[in-house]
Amino acid sequence: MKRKNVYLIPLLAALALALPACDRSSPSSDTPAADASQDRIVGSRKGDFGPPQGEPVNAILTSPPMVPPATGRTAPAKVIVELDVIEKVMPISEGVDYTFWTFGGTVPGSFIRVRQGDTVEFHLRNMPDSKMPHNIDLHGVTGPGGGAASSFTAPGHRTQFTFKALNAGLFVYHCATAPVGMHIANGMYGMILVEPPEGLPEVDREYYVMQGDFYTTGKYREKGLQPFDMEKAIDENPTYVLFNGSEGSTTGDNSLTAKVGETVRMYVGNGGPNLVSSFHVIGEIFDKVWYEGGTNYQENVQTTLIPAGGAAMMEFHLEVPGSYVLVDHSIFRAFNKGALAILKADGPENKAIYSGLEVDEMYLGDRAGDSLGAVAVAAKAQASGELTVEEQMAAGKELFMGTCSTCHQGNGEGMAGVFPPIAASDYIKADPKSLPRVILHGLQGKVTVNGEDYDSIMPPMNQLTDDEVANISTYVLNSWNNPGGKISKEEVAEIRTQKPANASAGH
Ligand code: HEC
Ligand SMILES: [Cu+2]
Repeated sequence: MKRKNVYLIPLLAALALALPACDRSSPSSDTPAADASQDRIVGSRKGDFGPPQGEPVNAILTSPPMVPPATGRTAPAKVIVELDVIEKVMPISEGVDYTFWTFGGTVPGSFIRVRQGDTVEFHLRNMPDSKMPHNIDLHGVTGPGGGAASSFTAPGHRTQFTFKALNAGLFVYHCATAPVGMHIANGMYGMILVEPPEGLPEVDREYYVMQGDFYTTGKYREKGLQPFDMEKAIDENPTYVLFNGSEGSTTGDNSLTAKVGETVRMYVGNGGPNLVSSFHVIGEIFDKVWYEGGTNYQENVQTTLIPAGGAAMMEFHLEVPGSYVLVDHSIFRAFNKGALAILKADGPENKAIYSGLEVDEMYLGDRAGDSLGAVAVAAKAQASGELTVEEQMAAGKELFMGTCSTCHQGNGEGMAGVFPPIAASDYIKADPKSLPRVILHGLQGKVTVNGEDYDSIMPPMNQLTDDEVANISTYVLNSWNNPGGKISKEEVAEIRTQKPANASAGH
């Protein structure tokens, strides 16, 4: 059958059912509707504009969060992409290292931008110091394996294959070498944008963000070099869920930036390997979302679903200044596994649109401070056994602001009748070891602090690591007229094993 208006098919089927006895000789391509219009042709059938024209072009690749400039081409070209596979140790969180396997040295890998109809000559090089063979499966390739079958590359080798980018869209690429899940979990994914022939509308800024889930043998934020945990990966129980490969990749000084009045387009992908993302920007509404990275857009969207191995493009216009927080709205991932990034918008307030209170403390937790650098310094010093009270306090302060200040306030004074003070607290003075105990096991039942009674519940915070609890305790002990002193991580480890009678089960 020749090209046919797609809407005609269900209509014909309905007619056939309604008139079973009538003449069923199907209308042929001489039906006027069959020739309707060229723009009904979509996808790969539309995307072949013939052989490449002009000199070959070298693709500009960018590291996240940057996006290469628009191709600006109006005819199909031959585009050469050179991508290197690099295995390297990088921080996954402050003071926590991980051996990532990367496309181009970053997680996610380099962003590739071509135009529909381009012929892409893909060169994959695996560095000589790699331990593993790798390959690449690009979801924008039409052909078995998406390139994987032609790109298996041993350490120190290079491979080459060519494909025509027949379909426009935003596509994930990833390594597909066995065990595939492990290669993806180690960071082997990125994105290729195939622009439609007319290009995409111009915007003020474009950013590249990709979510991924990570599995380490140690707990969340447990310091040191953390190996991959295959069992957690199979159980789909990630230790970290991250944007752009590390906690802090896109917060503090690394935040995305924009100005009030600008339109921002984000290319957001999900490498997985396991989780589906409920992608949301706190304080913004997506004016447009090209869901699933495809051709159509939805408007006025709060949260968009991005499957593992999928992507979406979204645009929003910035009306008021402040910090906009990118999260996976499966929200424990944001606040307890790291799935949080920030876009900072500068510019004049507009009180008619928003009254102007900052979101920082509420939503950023221990990311409200510009970095957790002090925590990392403390972790290193602790590892080498030379941690001073000052270093413990610096690290503890950042963590306190993120973990305790919501209730006990930034100055430790608490809230009358609700949260007891931990500034000049006679409860702490009577027993400084009560600090790590209360942090780890929580507290419930009646307590009297500085002459006032409280009968409430503090939830246990045993997700904190031993050195985090030691540092918070030491910070509190040496602040606000508390008695001073030092709590070590060994003491914390000991206290962790002893559950007191007034422990709480949380809320
Ligand atoms: C969700 C609110 C909340 C958070 C967060 C919280 N606390 Fe508490 N905290 C309480 C409440 C409520 C009590 C009193 C419990 C009771 O009435 O039995 C309390 C009691 C205490 C006490 C004993 C009484 C006193 O005032 O000296 C200490 C010490 C303490 N908290 C320290 C901390 C530290 C350190 C952190 C951060 C790791 C923290 N808390 C986080 C709510 C909280
Ligand atoms: Cu690989």
